[in-house]
Amino acid sequence: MQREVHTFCRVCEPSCGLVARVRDGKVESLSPDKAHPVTRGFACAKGIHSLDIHRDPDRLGHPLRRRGVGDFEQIGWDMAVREVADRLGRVRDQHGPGAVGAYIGNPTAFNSLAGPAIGSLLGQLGVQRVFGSGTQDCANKFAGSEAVFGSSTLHPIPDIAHTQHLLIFGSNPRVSHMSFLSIADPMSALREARARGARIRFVNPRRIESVSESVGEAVLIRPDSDLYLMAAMLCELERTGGLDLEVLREHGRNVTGLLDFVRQYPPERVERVTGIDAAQISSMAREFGEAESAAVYMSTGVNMGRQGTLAYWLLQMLSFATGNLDRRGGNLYSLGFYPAAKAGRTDPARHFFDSRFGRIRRIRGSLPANLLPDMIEDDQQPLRALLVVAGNPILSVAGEARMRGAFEKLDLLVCLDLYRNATGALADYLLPCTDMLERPDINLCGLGMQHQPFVQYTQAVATPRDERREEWWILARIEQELGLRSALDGGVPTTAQLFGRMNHMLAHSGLSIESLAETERGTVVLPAAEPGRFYSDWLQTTDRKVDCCPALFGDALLRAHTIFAELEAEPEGGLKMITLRTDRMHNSWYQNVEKLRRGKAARSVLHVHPEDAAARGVSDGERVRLSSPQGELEIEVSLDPDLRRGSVALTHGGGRESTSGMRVARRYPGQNPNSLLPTGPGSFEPLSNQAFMTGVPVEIEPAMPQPVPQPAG
Ligand SMILES: Nc1nc2c(c(=O)[nH]1)N[C@H]1C(S)=C(S)[C@@H](COP(=O)(O)OP(=O)(O)OC[C@H]3O[C@@H](n4cnc5c(=O)[nH]c(N)nc54)[C@H](O)[C@@H]3O)O[C@H]1N2
Ligand SMILES: Nc1nc2c(c(=O)[nH]1)N[C@H]1C(S)=C(S)[C@@H](COP(=O)(O)OP(=O)(O)OC[C@H]3O[C@@H](n4cnc5c(=O)[nH]c(N)nc54)[C@H](O)[C@@H]3O)O[C@H]1N2
Ligand code: SF4
Ligand SMILES: [Mo]
Repeated sequence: MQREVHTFCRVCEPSCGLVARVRDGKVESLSPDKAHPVTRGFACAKGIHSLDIHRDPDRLGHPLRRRGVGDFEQIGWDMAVREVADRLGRVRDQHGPGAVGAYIGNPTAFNSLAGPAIGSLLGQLGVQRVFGSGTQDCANKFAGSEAVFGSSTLHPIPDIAHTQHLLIFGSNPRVSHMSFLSIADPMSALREARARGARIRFVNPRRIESVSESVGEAVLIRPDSDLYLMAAMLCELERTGGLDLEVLREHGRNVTGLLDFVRQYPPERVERVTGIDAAQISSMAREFGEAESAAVYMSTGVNMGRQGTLAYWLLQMLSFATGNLDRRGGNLYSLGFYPAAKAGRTDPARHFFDSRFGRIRRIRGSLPANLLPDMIEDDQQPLRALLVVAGNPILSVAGEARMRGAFEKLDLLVCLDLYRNATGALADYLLPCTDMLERPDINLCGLGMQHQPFVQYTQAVATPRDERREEWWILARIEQELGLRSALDGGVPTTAQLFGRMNHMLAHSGLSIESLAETERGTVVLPAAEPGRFYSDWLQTTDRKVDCCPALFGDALLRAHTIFAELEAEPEGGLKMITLRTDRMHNSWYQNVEKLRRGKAARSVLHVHPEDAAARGVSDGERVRLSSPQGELEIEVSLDPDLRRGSVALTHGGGRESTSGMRVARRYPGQNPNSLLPTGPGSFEPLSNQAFMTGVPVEIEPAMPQPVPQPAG
């Protein structure tokens, strides 16, 4: 008999409700959950096509052991975990725990049992060198909120439902559905705000798909210059009396430091570097300050620039210094079922240390992924064994060639994944994991950042195919073989035991996994964010003041002046490569879904402004050589008048010609922008480890050499 099971998507942050129709443990169809009290029937192509991922014949079904280059043999689970444990143990015993590392990919953020299981194994092994996708997308936000609010997990979200004015930097909600702001169908919420009279601006080097008359306008900025626009807006607000001095006095510290910094960047001075008229900057500042309520938001387009932490600081200052932080329609902390803001409380100065690669830090436990190849190739204490869980560092991190070269030197590479991806192609062991339809979960990822908070528990919807296993089980089996404590010690754990940590958190709201499971769709809607408790309850600095100019920023502020001088000195006419997501991809892993590879999505193209193309004698559809000091590739040009002149855009996740484990992806290999990005020391923001991935200088020229003109006669 077919039955309907309510579940939710675990591909990105909104956690959209889905309904699966299941017969005999097999999912027959998957559709948006129209009656979901929060996500109300919204789901994107990726959510719906997760069924294709579930059924994909290229999925890993059995543990595999490498026999030779590109050659794997199937082995049983017992043998796989024993051999992995033996070899991990041997590396650790011979070379110390410093020789073992891990890379934790983005999908673990949407897999509530995986994180604690990874922590358990790495902790018991004494692994210190941990890397992950966070230093490619959001590490600057952790660093920024730590320094300003005293907690890496305190991120006041824009109150879209009530705001009169919203500034969105470096995000394309229509395509990506936002990050550090969990909201299903953000476009409807933005449209409603606009219809109510709110003014919405997208600061972006591209007139993105989110821009329209019914939503908001584009402010076309030069890449990697947002910090100076924010500074100029604050400078102008101060000049025109737009700052809320009472709030600054009552709740701020180091206000003078902030003012000293922003006064150096009046609108007239940043005009050329940002590419935005001084008059427009002044009116943006004035309108922001005069709005009844105004909210701010920024995402990866700014995070991935060179100064993401400082930009996140000034973003918060725009909100705080105008009295919009903790105001209806401004930015609010959204509690949800558990006060995550408290859990992230930390003193950032503690996390910096001296290393062979200069003074570096850990950010929420992670080192810069841009140093992973350096640490593998380090002659003094090389990393020799690496565990990769749900990640694809070969394609998703900067410097593909360097990363490949380093990975080939590892003594042991173990990948836990759905696929044999580009990284898995180099693995010694591939351990097949369950997908989101095959495991129970709760939507932990958006905690503290949900526009309308809700918590949902889902049971596993389908029986795992083949021999796929959950990450916690695989890691626990490896722990057992290593003689360590494991979740399997007392036999197979009950749901309550497995979700013990979550139950502890849920108890804060009088909930539990069991009580959620008894509700109609495992879902409880929680109160929406309210103003009034930010300064008294959520702010985590020791003196309960917002740090308006953290001492930790000293060097970064000097660097900001140097970078400004560099940007000012740049000749006109150069090109910078920016990031570009499409609704047909999700980083590197939805590339194996045939239905999403049709038409334009079948190949990589480089978006170039028509005037930049004309200046180089390049036309639409032509192949060009795209190069940076780090590398080069050949690619087809697509003229895109929506770009700001001087920016070119290329979608990441490509470069799959040798990913033999993913046949569809290999047929549509695409190009990898990361092969052109800087890697190693100096390629990431020192304050946060965030890699420099957008606004990177590049050049293009026609790929075919122009025919040499023949002398007449
Ligand atoms: N369809 C789809 N959805 C996704 C993903 C996906 O791959 N595909 N990935 C998911 C993940 S992991 C994440 S982290 C989120 C990210 O979500 P978002 O951060 O919203 O990501 P993007 O849509 O890439 O938006 C970044 C924007 O920044 C702009 N930009 C580039 N450089 C600059 C700059 O220097 N300054 C400014 N102001 N803007 C700049 C780009 O033009 C782009 O429009 O999306 C998630 N959702
Ligand atoms: N140039 C450029 N590079 C970028 C970006 C950009 O905008 N421009 N964006 C960056 C961003 S935002 C991010 S988050 C990183 C992502 O970086 P990564 O996390 O390293 O890479 P992904 O491509 O997301 O690969 C995720 C892998 O996890 C696997 N997977 C999916 N679900 C599960 C699961 O439930 N269990 C297990 N075990 N495996 C699973 C997938 O098959 C896939 O192989 O890439 C970054 N790279
Ligand atoms: S927006 Fe994100 S959570 Fe919602 S269906 Fe799409 S991928 Fe899933
Ligand atoms: Mo991301």
